[in-house]
Amino acid sequence: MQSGSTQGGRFEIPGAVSCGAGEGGLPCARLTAAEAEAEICLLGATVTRYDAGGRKVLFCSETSKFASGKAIRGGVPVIFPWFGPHPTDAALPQHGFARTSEWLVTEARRTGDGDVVVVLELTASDATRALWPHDFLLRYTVSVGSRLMLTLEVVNRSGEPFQFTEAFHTYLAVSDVRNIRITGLENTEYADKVAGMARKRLPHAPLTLFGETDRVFVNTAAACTLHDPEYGDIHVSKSGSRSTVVWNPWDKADSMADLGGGQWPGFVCIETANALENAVTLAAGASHRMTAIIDPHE
Ligand code: TA6
Repeated sequence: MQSGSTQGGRFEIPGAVSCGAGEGGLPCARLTAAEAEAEICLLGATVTRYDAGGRKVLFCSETSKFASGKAIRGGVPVIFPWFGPHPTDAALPQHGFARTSEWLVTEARRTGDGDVVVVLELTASDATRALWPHDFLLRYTVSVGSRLMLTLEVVNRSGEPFQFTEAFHTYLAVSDVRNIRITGLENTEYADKVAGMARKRLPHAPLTLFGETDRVFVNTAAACTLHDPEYGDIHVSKSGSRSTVVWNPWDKADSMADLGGGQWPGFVCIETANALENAVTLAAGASHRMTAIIDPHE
C-alpha cells in the first residue's frame, strides 16, 4: 500500500489544519473550525474525532489498535470496494481495503463561513489490484464545521465497468444504546444479519435496540435521526446512498479485543452505504459520489 503522508505539512493552515503524529504515532491531520474540531488518521482516511459545540459526536474504542494495516475501531472507517465479507472469497479482508490503506492529503482549505475542508486520495496500486483487479481513484472530502460532511467520490479509471459496495461505517457516541431511538427507517426493508440475512420490514415505529443489532436497510435515501435522551439528537442525511446500516454488537463486543471492557453501550453505528442490491455499477471513466451529513444540532 502506498505510504500515507501529510507531505511534511505542505497542507498546513495556521489555526485551521495541522499535521503530525496521532494515536500510535500514525500520521494525522487536525482540523480546527469555527464551531468544531476533528482529527483524520491517514490510515484509512479515518475521521477518528469530531467534536462540535462541546459534544463528542463520534465514538472511538479505548482499545482500538492504531497500527499500519489494521482497521481503526471507531470514528468513520471508509468501506470500499466491498461491504461486509467479500462476495466470493472469504479469505479477503472484510469490508475491503480502503480502511486499512494509507491515504494521501491532496488539498486543505478554510471556507468563508469558517468550515475547514481536507481532501484525501487513494489510487489503485499493485497491492489493491492484487485484491481487486481494477484501476480507480478515491477522492474523499471531509468538511468540518457545525456539521460533519463527508463525500466519497469513486472514479473508474479502468477500461471497463466495475461494481462496488461502500459505506461510511460511522460510530456515533451515545449515552446508552439501550435508551436511544432511531427515526427515518420506518416501513423500510432490511436484511437482518443476526437472522441469516432474512428480509424483514421495520414497522411504522422508531427503531429501538434490545440486543445485538445488525441490519442493512435497502432502497432508502431517507435521512435518519438518532434520538439520545441524554446527549440530544444527531441528524444523518445523505445523497448518492441507497442503503443504511444499523449495528451494535451488544455484549458480543466483550470478546472483541478492540471493543471490549463494557464499551458497547456507548455507541451505535448508523452507516451511510450502498450495499447488497444497492451495489454501484460504474462505467469506464465515470464517477460516483456518496455524501453523508452528520449534524448534531437538529
Ligand atoms: O456494519 C456492520 C458490520 O458489517 C457488522 O456485521 C460487523 O461485522 C461490523 O460491520 C464490524 O465489522 P469489522 O470488520 O469492523 O469488525
